[in-house]
Amino acid sequence: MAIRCSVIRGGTSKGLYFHAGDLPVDIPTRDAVLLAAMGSPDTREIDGLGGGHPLTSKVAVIRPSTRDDADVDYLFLQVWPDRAEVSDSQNCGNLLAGVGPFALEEGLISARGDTTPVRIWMENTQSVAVATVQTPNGRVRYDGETHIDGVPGSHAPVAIEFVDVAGSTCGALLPTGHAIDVVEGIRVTCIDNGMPVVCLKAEEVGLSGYEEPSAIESNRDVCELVERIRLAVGPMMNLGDVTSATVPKMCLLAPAQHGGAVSTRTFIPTRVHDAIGVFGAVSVATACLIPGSVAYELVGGGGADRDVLDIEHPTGYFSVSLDVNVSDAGVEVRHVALLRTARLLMRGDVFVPSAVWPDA
Ligand code: NQM
Repeated sequence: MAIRCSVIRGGTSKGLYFHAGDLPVDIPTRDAVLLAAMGSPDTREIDGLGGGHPLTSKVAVIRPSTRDDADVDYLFLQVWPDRAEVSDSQNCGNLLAGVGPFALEEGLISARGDTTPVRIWMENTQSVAVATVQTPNGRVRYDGETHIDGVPGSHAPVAIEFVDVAGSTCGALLPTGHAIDVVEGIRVTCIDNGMPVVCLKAEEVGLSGYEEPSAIESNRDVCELVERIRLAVGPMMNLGDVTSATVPKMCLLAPAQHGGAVSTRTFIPTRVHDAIGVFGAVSVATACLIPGSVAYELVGGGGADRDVLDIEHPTGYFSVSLDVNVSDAGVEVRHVALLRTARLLMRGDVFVPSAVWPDA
């Protein structure tokens, strides 16, 4: 059977964008449809549209919002390439960049001028983002001069602001109540500013932190240690048993090499990211500003003077604009902003075997 969808690159990820009304309401059936559409489980996803990597096996489900403070609702679903699972345990700030263009292209909202601010209710984290899309002459513009590291060329910017994402998954910015915890003998900072992330120093697990992602993935001892820490911190971060969850992300930190705030290598959570996720970067940038955190130690406290923190990653920088107030009363995140780009790649129907959705 044929299901209408668009393929959009959002930031440094790529995914299938569906209207919620075009998918099964029953969640096991919806997940079976999405697995079939992607071609999962199969590490190559050869019999579907997935790219065989978590960053290219993603789904956005969009509907008009019934909320007063949003235009559309966005549900992010991670389709695991190599196992028959679909997870809603995290948000995705990269696919978020394609939500405004999709909503405009599909007539869910109308352009309002040269730029159109789209208010997006992010269902996974129950919070609002405002994405400003270029819409000269009432049409979405994709070409432009903005380059983001991890994507070739330059494109029209999608400016994104977050209203209130601190603690949106774990209940608190510092879910364990501390800037540092010790797990498996390693000092970690557990933080959630839109994404549950565990920051740790690469040198404490025997790495420089500047290795290529493939070299880290092939280091069994490091991968096993990082996974043991992840499983141990899950309950401490109010996430419970995270064996099958895509969070928390595990971020190995090292001193910046190219003038940024800090260098990163991020497990998402089994593969190592070629860059860094959006909310992942926001959470790491926030950790850089919190005295006592492992990130603050590496930045040398100098992050507090910066309005924009450049988070170094394997293919460049991710720049996060942050306004964070740290006082005796705690840490208050006042404002988060960043730039992404997005591009509509294809619009059409994806075909899945009829047996997968017998009631359609
Ligand atoms: O952190 C990868 C990505 C992501 C998620 C991941 C993301 C985010 O690069 O907001 O964007 O960490 O799973 O798309």
